[in-house]
Amino acid sequence: AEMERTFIAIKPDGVQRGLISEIVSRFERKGFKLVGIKVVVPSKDFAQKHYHVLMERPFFNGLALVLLFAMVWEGEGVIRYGRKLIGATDPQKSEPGTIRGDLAVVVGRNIIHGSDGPETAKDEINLWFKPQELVSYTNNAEKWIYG
Ligand code: DAT
Ligand code: MG
Repeated sequence: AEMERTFIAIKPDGVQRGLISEIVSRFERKGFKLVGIKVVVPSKDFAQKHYHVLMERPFFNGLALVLLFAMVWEGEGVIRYGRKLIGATDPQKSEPGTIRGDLAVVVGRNIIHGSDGPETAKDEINLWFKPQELVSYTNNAEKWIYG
């Protein structure tokens, strides 16, 4: 299997609404592997690094990542498929069955972040996690997930 890793974070609205276990379980049940996890209360400067590409957008100052449940998930196709599990940026347009489609209503409170490609995945994992915070282990279900 061609394993890759992606950065997934439950944003303050998702944490405050008690949706951590609901969201973790969707990635877990799919068959992806959790290789890093922590709760972070970042400084404003640090949090703004995460969304630096959106600096010029009018809503940039409203992106308050004051509390994050940060995770790294590993698996075949996890970057692209993670985005599918999450759903469209605007929950009004997210399909039912997706995390945002099922659990959020407006774009400013869309509860979860996921890396949008291999490059951003690498950058975001390096921004939020130190190498020693990521683990390697054998999941005994792997042969039943991948064959
Ligand atoms: P995504 O989170 O789906 O990758 P993005 O990277 O374009 O979307 O934007 C990052 C976050 O910024 C998004 O999750 C919510 C917020 N955002 C995006 N577009 C917005 C808009 N038009 N109005 C308000 N917030 C917006
Ligand atoms: Mg994005």
